[in-house]
Amino acid sequence: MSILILGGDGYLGWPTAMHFSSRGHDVTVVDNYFRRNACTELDTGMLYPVPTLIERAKIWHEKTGKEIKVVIGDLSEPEFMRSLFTGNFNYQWAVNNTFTGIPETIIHYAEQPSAPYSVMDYKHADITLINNLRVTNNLVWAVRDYSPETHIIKLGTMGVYGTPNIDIEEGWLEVEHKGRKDKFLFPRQASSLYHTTKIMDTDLEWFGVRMWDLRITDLMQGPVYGIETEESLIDDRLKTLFNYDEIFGTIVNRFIVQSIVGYPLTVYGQGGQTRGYLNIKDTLQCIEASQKHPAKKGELKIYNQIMETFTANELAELTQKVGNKLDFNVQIDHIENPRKEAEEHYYNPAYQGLQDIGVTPHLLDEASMEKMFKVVEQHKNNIRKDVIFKGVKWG
Ligand code: USQ
Repeated sequence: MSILILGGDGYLGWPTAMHFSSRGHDVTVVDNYFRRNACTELDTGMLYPVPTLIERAKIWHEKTGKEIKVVIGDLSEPEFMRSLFTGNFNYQWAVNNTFTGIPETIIHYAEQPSAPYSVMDYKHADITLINNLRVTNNLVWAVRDYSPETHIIKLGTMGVYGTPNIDIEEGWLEVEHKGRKDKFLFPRQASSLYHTTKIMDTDLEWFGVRMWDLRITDLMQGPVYGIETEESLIDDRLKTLFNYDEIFGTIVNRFIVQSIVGYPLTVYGQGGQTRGYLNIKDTLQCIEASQKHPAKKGELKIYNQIMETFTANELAELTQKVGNKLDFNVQIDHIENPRKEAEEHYYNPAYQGLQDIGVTPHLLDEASMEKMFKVVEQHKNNIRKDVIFKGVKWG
């Protein structure tokens, strides 16, 4: 299969590219280095330096003999997006420089993914809104115009649902009103501007599905943790980028880094915030299962992409237990919550759909966390305490 990955340089994009390439697919990655540039601009620090996308593709080729074609460009430019379908673009790196043709599957990660980034100030709010909506709109229109049979898999987020006081279904809700019934997108009420763009891009997709019979899968993912995937073990330089700062780092990755440098774990507020979590290895499984079970023409499939739920307190306690076992003296701190979010709430999301199509969860336990500690510890000297908490406020 020919697979195009938009946002192929990111935390999930690069591991996804290697995952499909190693399974024999013809993979092209596109990226504009947004994430790296934003990390430089905001001085976030990273756990270790990561080779450029071109260098990574070359290393992948040297080590496996397989090719991941690289295109560098800004997908919020409509003509650039459209060129990926007509062949009117240049590969920045490829063994075989001929256009692979219209992709059968497109995996869309090319969005600004950080909630704190999106609420920092107007400038960053605007970048998030313009990038995320334009890229999705450009994609939907390009597929409509050039390849309506292509299956789009877009990464969504569990955060679109917020924390409602009812059970969260997988994307859809059947509503009975005054004696009549219909099915609608589950009510959405996002907790950041970033999450709001994810609501809006689902709406753009849903429009494309209803108007033009597009085939789209939207994966409502929770916060991801982890570093290693099967393919990154081939060469250390193939490891995905790893943020532990407040803007781009997610909670589990952050807590492990904090434990290793003796920084008290930054539980926001009371710590009763519950979210659905998953290992990066399971992100790859979920994307692959979605690719193997594509949406039909005129169908928007939605899955909740999480494997288990935890409160922030439970994650802190687990991290402390594992950290102390490894002789780190882990302290837990409850700091004033910079976010506007419920700290105690009902949370009962459905998430069986992906397991029904073959995903086998890697659950978070002491053993899996201990492995992450060991990898992070190797890079201990790179950890900068000053980027762990800067206090970007929602209010
Ligand atoms: N939290 C803490 N302490 C920290 C960091 C986070 O208590 O040091 C809490 C937050 O208040 C929040 C929860 O942990 O309640 C998760 O926060 P996070 O920073 O790990 O993740 P979040 O900002 O929600 O965003 C991440 C990804 C985003 C994805 C989202 C899925 O960055 O791309 O969409 O997870 S979800 O959270 O389900 O919306």
